[in-house]
Amino acid sequence: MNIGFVLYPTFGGSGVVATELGKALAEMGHHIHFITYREPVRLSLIEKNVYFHEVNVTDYALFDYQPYALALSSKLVDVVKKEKLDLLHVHYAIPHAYAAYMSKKILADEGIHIPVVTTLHGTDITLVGKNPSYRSAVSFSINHSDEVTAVSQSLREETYEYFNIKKDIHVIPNFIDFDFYTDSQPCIKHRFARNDQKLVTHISNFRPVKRIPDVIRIFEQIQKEVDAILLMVGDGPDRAMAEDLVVKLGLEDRVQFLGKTKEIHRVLNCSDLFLLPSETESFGLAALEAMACKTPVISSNTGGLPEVNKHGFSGYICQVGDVKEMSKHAIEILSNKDTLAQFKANAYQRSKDFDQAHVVPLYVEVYKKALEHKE
Ligand code: GMT
Repeated sequence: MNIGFVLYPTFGGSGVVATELGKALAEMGHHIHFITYREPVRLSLIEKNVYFHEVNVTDYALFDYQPYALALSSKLVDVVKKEKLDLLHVHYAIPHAYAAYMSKKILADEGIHIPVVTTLHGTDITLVGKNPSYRSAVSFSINHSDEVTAVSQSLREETYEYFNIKKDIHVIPNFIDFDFYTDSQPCIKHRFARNDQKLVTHISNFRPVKRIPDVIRIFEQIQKEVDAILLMVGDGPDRAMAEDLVVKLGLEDRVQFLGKTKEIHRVLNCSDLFLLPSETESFGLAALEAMACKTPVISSNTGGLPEVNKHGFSGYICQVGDVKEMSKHAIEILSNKDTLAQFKANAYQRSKDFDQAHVVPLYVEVYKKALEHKE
């Protein structure tokens, strides 16, 4: 198939999942055309069957806000025609599903039919989509997609709850390419901690939804009982506040901020515990990535996290904001060598349920269904 992939090219989970899916399909022989405003972070254009089409938005003094959805719709029309695409797969509803619908209508005027598959990732529904400013357009573009998928059962249910959706939503979980996460390079733990210390990690975009202060407060409790270092990976609006909190709690020698990196597998492969106490999390790809690197997870019980992290097996799930309970379980895992080894093995075993070899074919099935739609 010749497929157009619309995505955010950033470090965010939806962009990572879309890029990995596109790469996997390209390896299977499909031709994947990535269409977005910048080369996606995880993409290498040297890989076979992979193409990139940049959306350019022209600035003009009149525009307080650049009309990205309009530029994207036009680009989709051009790429569908030039590359003879069979299908568009858009990741993240806002504004991608809307732009895809517009391009579909423009192409229909020229007698060209293009099916659209929309994948909902989370904040496009739970945070942004619910906003009254977007709700009607999000609802409309989901209902007018040929097929719709969501990354967890929880996200599927929330979509039905908040929007007037008449379509069936397929649940296809996020997945792991074990070739990427299995680290063949030398361990880099010495870069952050002594070998006899435990390495606790958090990775995110440092937005309020990630509850960054909870990460630091959980670690404050951990380090009272266990000799450990906290590694904060990523960047975003709450980073400065987090750095201030670390100083306020006197943890400067124990907490390091790494910033953004493409090499999260190298960090996770030398970690002992991953913290994800989010307010909402439709899936929690970062938790799954940690587990694929044999790192157990202490997470909140929000959204799709219970579908990923198994309580008492791959880690623990606790009520959102229950720092005390999360700290207790973290200390329990880290303070006994055998317990830690067992949780590490369990985390890896659980991640195997999300092997891309099982998950990617589910998308191909959805594409086949979308291709059956004739208008
Ligand atoms: O919150 C993030 O980490 C970024 C966000 C995004 O839109 O890229 O992630 C969402 O999609 C990921 C991939 O499907 C999910 O694993 C994350 O749980 C989801 N984030 C939220 O629901 C807050």
